[in-house]
Amino acid sequence: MKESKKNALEVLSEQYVGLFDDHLRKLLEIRNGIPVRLAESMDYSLLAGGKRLRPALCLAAAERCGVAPEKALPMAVAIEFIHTASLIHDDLPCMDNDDLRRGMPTNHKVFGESLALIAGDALLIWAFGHALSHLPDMGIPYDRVARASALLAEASGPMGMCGGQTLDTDTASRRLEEGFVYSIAAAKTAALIRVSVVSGAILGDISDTDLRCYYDYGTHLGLAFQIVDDILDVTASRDELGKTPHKDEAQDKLTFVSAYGLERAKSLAIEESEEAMRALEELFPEGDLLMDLASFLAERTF
Ligand code: GRG
Repeated sequence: MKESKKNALEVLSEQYVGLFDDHLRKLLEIRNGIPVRLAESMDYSLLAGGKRLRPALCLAAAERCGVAPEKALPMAVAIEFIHTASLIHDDLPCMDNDDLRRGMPTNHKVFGESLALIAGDALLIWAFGHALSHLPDMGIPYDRVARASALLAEASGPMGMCGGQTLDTDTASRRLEEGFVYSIAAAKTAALIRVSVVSGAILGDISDTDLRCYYDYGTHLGLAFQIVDDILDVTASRDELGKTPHKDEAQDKLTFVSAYGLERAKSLAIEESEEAMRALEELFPEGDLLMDLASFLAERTF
């Protein structure tokens, strides 16, 4: 029987996610000094089966900039720790109040709100400790480690994810102006996706001009990703999503679908993915998996 052609996300996963997951599992086996229940709570969400898009992007960008993926693993781990922390916090009753994530009960449903909050906090701090202490062990020069880590902090903090979550969840911060939904998505989602790409690239020897290409790619990929996330909330099933569908409307969220309608949102996702591909054209005139990925993610169904 003829094997069907793999999509770009499957190819990316094949190249990087196995490596990442093996490394993560070994890392989580060392639990020196971590209280058992805190380790269990962190492990539960980390190993719940996410797509690993962000760490894979980091490893792929690093490899394209001359750094073996194995050497960039501590950066990829830091990024997945922060992403997972943000999901644990996002699901809490005081935020989105969700009971399903990655196809499993949310962290606070299993471990309670207090431990879920601490597990998120712990992952955030551990992320930076891990990158700062282990990237130099891999032979990455300190100045690159510091630059990549500073950018990761920027993408996660008040100008990045925390700021985006404020615009998304604090109704008093909501503004009626055209394009406000882009401000939410840029900070809440695109900042971390962009820094996943940019931090990987920075670990290598890269010019500012080339870095700009990765920066623009990450921004547009991140926007496309959030637009599709909003679309899937209204079109996909609980099984496909691994989380509760139709939450955005129930919570009166400002999304690309509520702002522009479903059909327009679909075209906006394609426009952003085309911008992402264009950003890499000069670096990869013959094309590249990262460009195929942008095209695939704009039309993903999970
Ligand atoms: C703890 C840094 C930190 C921030 C606190 C809670 C919060 C502020 C921010 C949450 C931001 C958030 C949930 C953005 C949504 C991004 C998004 C589309 C997540 C889904 O990503 P996938 O589909 O998930 O890649 P998997 O499970 O596959 O990893």
